[in-house]
Amino acid sequence: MLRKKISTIVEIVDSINFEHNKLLENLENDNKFTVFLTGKSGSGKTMLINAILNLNEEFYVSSKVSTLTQFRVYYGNKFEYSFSNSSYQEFPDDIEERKQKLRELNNSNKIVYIHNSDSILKYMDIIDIPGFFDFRNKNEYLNELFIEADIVLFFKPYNEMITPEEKQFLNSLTEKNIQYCVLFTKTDITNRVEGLNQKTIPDFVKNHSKSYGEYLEYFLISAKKYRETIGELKKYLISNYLDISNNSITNKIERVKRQYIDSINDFIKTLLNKINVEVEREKDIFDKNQIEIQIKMMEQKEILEINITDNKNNLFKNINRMLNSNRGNVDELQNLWIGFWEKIKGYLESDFSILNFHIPDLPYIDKEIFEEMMNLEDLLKLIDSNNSNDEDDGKKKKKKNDDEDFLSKAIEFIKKKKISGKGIKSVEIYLKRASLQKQMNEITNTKLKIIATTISDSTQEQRTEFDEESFKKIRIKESEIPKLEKAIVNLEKIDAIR
Ligand SMILES: Nc1nc2c(ncn2[C@@H]2O[C@H](COP(=O)(O)OP(=O)(O)O)[C@@H](O)[C@H]2O)c(=O)[nH]1
Ligand SMILES: [Mg+2]
Repeated sequence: MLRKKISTIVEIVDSINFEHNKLLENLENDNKFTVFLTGKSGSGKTMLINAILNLNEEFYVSSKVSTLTQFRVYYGNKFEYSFSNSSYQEFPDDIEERKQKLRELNNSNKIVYIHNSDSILKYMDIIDIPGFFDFRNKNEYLNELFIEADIVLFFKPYNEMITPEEKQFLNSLTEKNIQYCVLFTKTDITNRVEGLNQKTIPDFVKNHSKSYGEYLEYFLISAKKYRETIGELKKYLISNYLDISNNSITNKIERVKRQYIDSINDFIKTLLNKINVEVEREKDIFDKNQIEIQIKMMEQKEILEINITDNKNNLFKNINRMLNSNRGNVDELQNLWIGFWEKIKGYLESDFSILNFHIPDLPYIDKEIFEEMMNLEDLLKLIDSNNSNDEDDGKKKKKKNDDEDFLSKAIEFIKKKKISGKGIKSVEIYLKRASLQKQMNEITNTKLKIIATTISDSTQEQRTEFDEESFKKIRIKESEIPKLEKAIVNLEKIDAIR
């Protein structure tokens, strides 16, 4: 069941291409129960190894020397050592030579791997880090311990007071959910002055034990004199090792899960920051484009207005000229009209294509209206002949009047008071033409107004806000984030695996 949880974590971690961290590697590869010996120099750790392995103070025991050497004691058929956990060298047969060798190894400041055939090593590896509290690079050791330890044995000569540093160390074990036992050592030492003897020691230790935090168990140990105390400790470790081991793995799984959830969350944060930067950049680009479009639209609009005015003036000038000079016909008039609108349509299509707006239909003027205008031609001739009384004046005027509208002509006619029968008819004609022209003018103006508003509206529509939220959502969707979030959910679900 614990194996399944571990392999599920591995699967999840692999699925998001995260590296296996040391704790996960330890969970994957290490099936052995690991005991870490900790405590100040001289607290009796090495002495305990000697006692546990039934050796006669062969491991170098000293109250003075503390080194950086780390002893890793594993099970093996022979009593041998190595600096690399391979190519082991057998210890000499002679006990004094062995002691000498172990003393050398103790001063090597390296990691020394030891094989020994004592049966307790079939259950557990033992790691002794001398001088743990004496050296500065504690963190390195501490990290190693946090990763590997299934149980920590904390050594303290029973008659010494716990130090703040030691308290802090034990608290950090509890924080990491690492189980530990306290070994009160050297219980063979008595002190008559302080009233410490074999009878009073257990109560004395019991009183002090409260300051050692949340240990599993404490033991009174005398590695030197009372070997049965070592027997009890061994018995405890062997008979409880399965429970302790399962607890430890469960805790490690919990820790490694937390580590990955934390690092995935950190990674998500980084990705989100990147996306936010992208959003800002996109927003800038969008705003810039908006401004450019606005400017371009404004320019186009101005050009269009000028074009429209020019063309409109031309249109009416031509119509007037045609009517005044009695040239042209209905088709020609209609062509002028359609030509004008086709031109406007052309401008709209080419200059405002970005706006993508609907170009309104061309205004249609019934041919009859043009016919009506043209049918008045004959009557116009009459007016003109009527006018030819003042021939000199008339020629000049005729040219000038080409562009004038018919309403002003009618008014002028009335002013001249030539209102005979023909005269009245002429006024009527002028008024009629003026009204037809007015109609055309009105149609033109209304339609142009519609076009102008449509352009303004479309330009307005274009000026939308950059939709940060949906842009962000899309980018998040396209990124690794959903996969990572799912990994977190899956990691949290591992608890439910039974
Ligand atoms: N009286 C007594 N002395 C001990 C006992 N265990 C260790 N010592 C002495 O304490 C000193 C330090 O022991 P050692 O095992 O080297 O401590 P370490 O530095 O924690 O490994 C040595 O002089 C040992 O002889 C014990 O059970 N009783
Ligand atoms: Mg030692």
